[in-house]
Amino acid sequence: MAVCLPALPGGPGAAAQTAAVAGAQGAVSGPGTDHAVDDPFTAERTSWWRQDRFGMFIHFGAYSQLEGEYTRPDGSVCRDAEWIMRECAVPKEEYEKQAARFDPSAFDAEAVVRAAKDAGQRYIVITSKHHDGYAMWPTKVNSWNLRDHSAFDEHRDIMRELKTAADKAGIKLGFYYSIWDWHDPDFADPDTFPRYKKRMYAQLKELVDEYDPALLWFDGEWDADNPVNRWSARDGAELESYVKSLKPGLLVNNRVGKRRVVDGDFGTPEQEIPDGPVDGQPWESCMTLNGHWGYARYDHDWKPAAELVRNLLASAGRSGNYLPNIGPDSKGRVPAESLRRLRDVGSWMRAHGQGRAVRGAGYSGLVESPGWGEVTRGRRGQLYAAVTDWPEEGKPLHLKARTDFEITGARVLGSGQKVAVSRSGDGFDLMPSGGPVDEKATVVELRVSVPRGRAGSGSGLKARFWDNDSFRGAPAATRTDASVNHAWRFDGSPSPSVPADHFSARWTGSVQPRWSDTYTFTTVSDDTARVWIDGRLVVDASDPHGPRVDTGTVRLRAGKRHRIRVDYRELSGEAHMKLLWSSPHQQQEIVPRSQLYGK
Ligand code: FHN
Repeated sequence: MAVCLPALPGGPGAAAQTAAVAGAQGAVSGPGTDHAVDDPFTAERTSWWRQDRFGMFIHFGAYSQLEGEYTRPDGSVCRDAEWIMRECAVPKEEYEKQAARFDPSAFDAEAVVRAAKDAGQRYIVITSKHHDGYAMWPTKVNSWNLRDHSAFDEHRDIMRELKTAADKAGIKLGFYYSIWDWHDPDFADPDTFPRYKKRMYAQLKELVDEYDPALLWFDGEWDADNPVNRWSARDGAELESYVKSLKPGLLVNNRVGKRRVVDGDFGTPEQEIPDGPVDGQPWESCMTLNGHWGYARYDHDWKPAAELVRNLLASAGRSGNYLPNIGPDSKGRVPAESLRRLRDVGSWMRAHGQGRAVRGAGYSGLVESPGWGEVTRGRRGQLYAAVTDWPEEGKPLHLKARTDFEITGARVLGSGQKVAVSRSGDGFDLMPSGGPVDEKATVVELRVSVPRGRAGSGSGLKARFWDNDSFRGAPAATRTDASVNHAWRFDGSPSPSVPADHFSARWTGSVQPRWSDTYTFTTVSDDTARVWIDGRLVVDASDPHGPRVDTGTVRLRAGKRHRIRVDYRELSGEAHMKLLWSSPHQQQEIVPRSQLYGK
């Protein structure tokens, strides 16, 4: 019997429509559950993170006591940093002895927060527990922690100190937490792993309850040995549901699961900046300032501030965040070389308002990324051309346009020099009349004229769901879906009347673009998906697959209602279906309700 479900205000088919019972830890599960609660590209919940663009990573733990070097009994020296226990095969008893000497008495939370703020970093992610399992807060779950197993003042709690200082400074605090645990005896054996998981859940509850973090940055999710790491995508789905049930506004990275596009709220490229906007998920690049995450006294291979500025601009210009790392030493002191570089980045951000090219800025869209620097698009629609390779006198800076628009004004931040703008070939030439303001990057602010976007008045697509995976017979459920944004994962489905496996879905109606442009439609799907626009197959992901991104392009006309049909099949296992779009005028987002119509 078809069940006609009312559309939820604003949200996709969500937990409120499920008859499912609450899961073991308060998380909802079962047929009718949909774990997608918003669009991380546009949600209020992720807004601060998307605006900030720039955070500070801190790797600090028992490994810091060794400062990157372990002298073996035979006198040989083995070097590593946060992996030193494993990579240098430090016997457990010896490592515990070293940890018992750990006394980061010089750790100064106020100074760390001030350094982040001065650098322009608006959030901090600190290791609460790395792979060695050592907790940097007074956990009650075990005694392998800074309170119970160190030489540190037992009345101090550096996570509390950091939280207090961060709150006072208006900086968000997040915790890194490693799933992989080299110290807990129950981790490696599948029979005892549930006991480890229970302790891990308890520790995460402590962190959320005691310190109210803005985000959890999981790590140690990959298949590994010594000890064997069996963390699965299903473990990740359960853990993500659990921690978000503790604090609904929490942000979680993709390493909560298996570092896939369907895991968590954002992707985590490491030691690299992706070549462009990442399809299907927001992202943040984390990076060492030298060659190590944890403190290594011998590593002086520090990245120059100019490289950090360029990485920051490159990240922002691809709608990503940048998270460079500091590693305090055994006493808790931050290396002067780290502080100096971060201070230089902050000076650049503050000078002449250059930080506007980063804070709140995102994918340029209107132009291709040039070879001479990075282009970002600011909050008010202006372009920021950050020039890292200033042209010879008389030579122009060329920008290749991706769509029709005008540049109506140009000025160099921090200089009164004139910048002539002219149409040239496939775009524009910018001809500055003077030299660069800053060798790291000189920012040319460009005022642009673009057609006004045409806001829609849609309420979503007609959605039909079958309790079989081939659209056979009458739909088991029919409703209006505000958007195609669904994470049914392993246990959920579009409706209580639809099983978690072997179901199919079809969305029909029309889509109304705000601008006339070539649009890229992106599906994030598991198992199959196809998208037709005006009867033409634009995305064909009809081969059964695991969580995957597929794209297709189509020219759309502003204000016109283009027919759309989306077919989806869930065979077995995980179930995900999201429909996103982007264009030169439109940053990537779930196609919003306002632009979707049921006919
Ligand atoms: O193994 C860790 C490593 O020690 C460090 O914490 C980085 C930071 O993202 N994450 C893992 C390697 O990907």
